[in-house]
Amino acid sequence: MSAYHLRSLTGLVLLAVALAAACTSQPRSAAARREEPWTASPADVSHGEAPVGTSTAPAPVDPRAPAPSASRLVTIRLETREAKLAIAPGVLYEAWTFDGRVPGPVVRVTEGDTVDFTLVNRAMMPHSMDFHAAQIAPSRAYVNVMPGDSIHYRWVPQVPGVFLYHCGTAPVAMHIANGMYGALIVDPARPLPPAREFVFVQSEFYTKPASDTAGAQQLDWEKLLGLAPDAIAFNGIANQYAEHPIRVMAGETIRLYVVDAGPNRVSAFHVVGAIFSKVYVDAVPAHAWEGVQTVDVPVGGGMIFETHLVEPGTYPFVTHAFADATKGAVGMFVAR
Ligand SMILES: [Cu+2]
Repeated sequence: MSAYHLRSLTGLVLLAVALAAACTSQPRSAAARREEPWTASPADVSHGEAPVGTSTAPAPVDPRAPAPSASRLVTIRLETREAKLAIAPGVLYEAWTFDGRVPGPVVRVTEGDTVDFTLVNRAMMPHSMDFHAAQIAPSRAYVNVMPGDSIHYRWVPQVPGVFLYHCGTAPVAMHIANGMYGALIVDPARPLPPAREFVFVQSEFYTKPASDTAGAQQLDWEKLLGLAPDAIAFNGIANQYAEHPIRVMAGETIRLYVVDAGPNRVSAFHVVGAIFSKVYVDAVPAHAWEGVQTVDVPVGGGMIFETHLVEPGTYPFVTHAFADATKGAVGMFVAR
């Protein structure tokens, strides 16, 4: 090829690149914008993926871990019922719940405690309870409870960590996607050192307009089977801890109990600007990993993360699967 032809070809390539850039930078029409899914708009904090709020009001779901159990006999009574709940600002969802909340309440016990558990079904269909922290015959304990009925049994948590609990009624993906899950912390008999403690349950929502409630959303089963969630949340509401940043002190030890309820997406959990000094993997305190940047929390699994934020500033926490962060699995720590 001659030098002339090479110059001409180069010119054509540059022209094509310039035209492509001009086309992609065209402003979108208002109609096109309306048809876009309700994912987050860009943030002005790098890696934030959602606008950072200045609200000092607490987030809708308090992320602070409850206090350790004070009794060796811990009574847990949960009710299953339907509830219409916000899963993102301005987006209501017809949820199936434990105690009217998504996630259900955080339960905290200590290794060796006796858990006295009652499940009461106030909903319209069978539900059940599967405690990942228990070692028990599912055929006895995780059976379907009919509407208006209840089940009662006792069990002893013997492995410390943070665990998922969820409804195990088939199809399980439907019951989890509709909101029937929560976190259960089993403290080791010898407590971990003091820290600022938070609980994050990551989960997905697959939505379509509800057939019987104007303005609300309900489960889209085809989107669930196609692994195409509309929103991904920490503690049931997309972006809530970006809008309501979590305030901590620079230098203090922060302990994060992270559970992935799914039903489908692994959480590649990461705090931007920090390294985990300890990670208790699903989660045995005797076997902590040290100096880790990102850890996959599997669907149906839990991990305990410890870190500290070295200086005042804003530190996003995300699943590093960034499509999922863009759909709402992002929050902010503000250290002062
Ligand atoms: Cu259920």
